[in-house]
Parts: sequence; structure tokens; C-alpha cells
Amino acid sequence: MGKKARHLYAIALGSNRARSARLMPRRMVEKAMERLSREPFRAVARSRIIETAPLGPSLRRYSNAAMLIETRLDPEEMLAKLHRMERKAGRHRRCRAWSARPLDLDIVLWSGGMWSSDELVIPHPAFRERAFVLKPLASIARDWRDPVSNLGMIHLLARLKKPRVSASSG
Ligand code: A4P
Ligand code: MG
Repeated sequence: MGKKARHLYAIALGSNRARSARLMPRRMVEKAMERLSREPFRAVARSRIIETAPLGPSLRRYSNAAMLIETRLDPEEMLAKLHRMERKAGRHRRCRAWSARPLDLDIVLWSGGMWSSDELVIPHPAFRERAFVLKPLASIARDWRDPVSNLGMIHLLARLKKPRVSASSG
């Protein structure tokens, strides 16, 4: 029968804990980018790696980046692969949310539009509020539109930078 279809994914990468003295966060992200460029993946675009201030209780700065990846893996298979990579990088799933982690790999968007299961929601529910995701992503996928808001990455990023009148301070 026919081969499985090719899909395009936008992946956000982050790290804020050194695995060892030789594997600092930036290097962790670099290594993950290298892995995401080999079978069963094809790297379509890689952003620069940027240093960002932590959002949340962690005190360590993050290294963040984004990639566009082509693969025949479907979203659940993709998530399983990313989890395996996180584990290999020394991440323990039971550690509490928001804690420092050697590697965090999130699926932000995919070419199939929206996806929702118990395990996985695409677009990633929080990405519109996160400059550390939007900034690198806008640099490699400026014309990709969020299927929920119908806004492009540049627009989402600009909206985030604009001061808003709202109840929440910050
Ligand atoms: N999951 C659902 N949808 C998705 C998706 N689209 N992509 C599920 C990936 N995973 C998805 O993930 C928990 C579960 O979410 C997964 O098992 C999957 O089934 P997780 O990575 O363990 O945790 P989380 O939901 O990502 O929450 P966590 O770890 O509390 O924090 P976040 O939201 O990932 O944020 N500051 C800076 N500057 N840079 C950062 O990269 N990252 C975080 C972590 C906090 N502050 C940061 C940064
Ligand atoms: Mg995550």
C-alpha cells in the first residue's frame, strides 16, 4: 500500500539544567537539534539558540530554540519519540511541573491543523503567551498561521509585546 504521508511539525526546544559540566543547556539544545535532523526526521529549518529569562519558579536561565521538521510519524508517534529523547537527556517524568529540566520538547504546530487527545493537544495550548517559543518560531515560520486564532507567528509575537489593559499585572 501507499507510504505514510509526510507531515511538518514546529517543535519548541528548551533546557535550563546542565546534565553535566560538559553538557550545558545550550549544548543540550544543540544535541537535540542534531538528533531531530536525522532519520526518521528531516530538518527543514532551525532557529538560533537564544538565552531567555525563566518563566515560573525556576531561577536558571533557559536556552530555547525552534525547529521545523518533516517526518512520516503521526502526532502520537512524534510525541513518543520526543519523550524518549527527553528521558535519554536525563529528564525524569515524575519531577514536578516547571522544575529545572535538561530537555523539554514540545509540539507547537503541525501541518494537519488541530489535534486533541488525552495525551496531546496541538497547537500547544500555552504557546501564544510565550515569547521564548514565539521568537525563535517567528524567525523560521513567519507565514505559518495558528489554526485556532488564525494569526501568523509575527502577529502573535507582536501582540505579546504590546502592553495590554487587563486585570492581571505583570
Ligand atoms: N502534552 C500535551 N500537548 C503537548 C504538546 N503539544 N507537546 C502533554 C508536548 N507535550 C504535550 O509535558 C506534560 C505532558 O503534556 C506530556 O507528557 C504530554 O503528554 P511536560 O513537558 O512534562 O510538562 P509541560 O506540560 O510542558 O509543563 P511544565 O513542564 O510544567 O512546563 P512547560 O509548560 O513545558 O514550561 N521559561 C523559559 N524562559 N523557557 C522555557 O523553555 N519552559 C518552562 C516549562 C517554564 N519556563 C520556561 C520554559
Ligand atoms: Mg513539555
